[in-house]
Amino acid sequence: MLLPALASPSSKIALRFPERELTYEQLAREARAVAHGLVGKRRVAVWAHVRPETCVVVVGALLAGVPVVPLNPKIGERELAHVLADSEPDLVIDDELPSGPAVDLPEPDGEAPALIVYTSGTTGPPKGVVLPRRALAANLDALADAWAWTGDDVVVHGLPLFHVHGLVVGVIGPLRRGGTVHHLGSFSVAKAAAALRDGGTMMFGVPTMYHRVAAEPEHAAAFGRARLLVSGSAALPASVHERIERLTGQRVVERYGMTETLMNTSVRADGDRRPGTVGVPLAGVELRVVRDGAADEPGEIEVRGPNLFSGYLNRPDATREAVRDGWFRTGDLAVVEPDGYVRIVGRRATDLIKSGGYKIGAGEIENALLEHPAVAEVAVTGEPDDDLGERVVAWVVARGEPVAPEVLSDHVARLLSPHKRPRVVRYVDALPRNEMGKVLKRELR
Ligand code: MCA
Ligand code: AMP
Repeated sequence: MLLPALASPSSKIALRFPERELTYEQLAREARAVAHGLVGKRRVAVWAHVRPETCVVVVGALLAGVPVVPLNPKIGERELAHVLADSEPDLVIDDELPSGPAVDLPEPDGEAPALIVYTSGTTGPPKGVVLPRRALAANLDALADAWAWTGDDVVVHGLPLFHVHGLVVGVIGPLRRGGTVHHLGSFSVAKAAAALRDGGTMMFGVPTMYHRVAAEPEHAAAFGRARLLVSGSAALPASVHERIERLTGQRVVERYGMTETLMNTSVRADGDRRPGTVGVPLAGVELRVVRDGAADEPGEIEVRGPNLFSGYLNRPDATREAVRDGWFRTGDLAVVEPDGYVRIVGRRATDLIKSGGYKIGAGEIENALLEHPAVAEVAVTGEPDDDLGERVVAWVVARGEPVAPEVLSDHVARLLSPHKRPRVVRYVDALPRNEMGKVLKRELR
């Protein structure tokens, strides 16, 4: 059973949002009503606003065994059209929650799809990652083992609910344990500190959030009280790790995951929290580093285990490309230290950008920008950013008079998503290209 705490629900708080909290009894009642309204649907989408209703719908869909596509509430028009055309939901749920006459809700098979989460690639529009129930259950239990995570834990976070980090690890995770989610509504250091003072035991965040924690020392004591501060979705700079330790007396626990694989490795709660490492493979996860070169050089991480997705929706070609003999090729480059700790050192594709913990494909932004009448040519790169890890930079050859940078970044926000907008626009007379006409992005950086 994926969510045992809902089978015999208690009066304990399951979900705590700024506007409302729900006990397990309330959540079970409301989610069952949704489930009854969803029985028989092939697939649904939900506008994943940060509010308890999003969790009620997701839990209802899990009870009904109906796969759900969480939609970024700020998604742009082009990306939304793609996601809807690709996933073909029977229903898009927003303010009005479905309901229906009570029926039995048998537990679906472990291979049944639970969620379809869209993730960017180097080129083309995002792909739908089909996550079966088995992956959710196995991975959340492996995390519980690594973090000594129980129903007594209160997980504090301010993450979006349309990605794996906030939704799977941050909501379904605590619910599987019978514990509590304390969602901040949106992230701020002050709100996170207040929640930790008010009973929070763990915080989940992306490195940008920890960078901001380190910049507001007046709240340090609250973070020092947490049982675990967990960081993931991008590399936590060693400088931030060390600063947080100095300020709070706590060392951040890093874990490494991916939409397609859920979590692969983590530093264990009782393990050595070494800066710059993502710990050891989780229970049940096999990890190998495949090198082209010498044994001491970094290689590509491949993983295998019950945590893996079932495939990309409507993209058997992409699935075959990514999974060979059950091993998923992550594209992340790493070395493994003698004691098994994994150290991620880079990424195979230069056209993938991680900004604020969001994965962004250079190709999709280039395509969007090329549709703007003031853009003749464009190349998109990621460049180091203290706060966001990387920031999206657009190198533009103007057609006619150059337009203000905001015009182009708003254009991308409107078509794709605000988090994909270029933070910097640099006008150039020409893009460096090789004899084949391919842009030499390394020369731009
Ligand atoms: C800004 N905004 C706009 C525009 N510019 N809206 C429309 N048009 C524009 N031109 C809005 C934004 O939508 C946002 O609204 C607000 O203004 C601030 O902009 P933003 O740049 O997004 O804020 P930020 O301060 O840069 O955000 C930092 C952040 C955020 C809070 C750390 O990047 C974040 O939430 N990151 C989490 C990403 C994540 O969960 N990744 C997990 C992927 P509003 O504030 O209302 O949104 S899963 C994964 O990677 C794997 C599985 C793993 O290992 O976890
Ligand atoms: P996504 O496609 O949004 O699921 O992002 C997955 C990618 O995030 C991985 O392939 C890694 O490149 C990156 N990532 C996640 N966690 C970490 C981490 N702790 N350290 C470094 N990179 C990470």
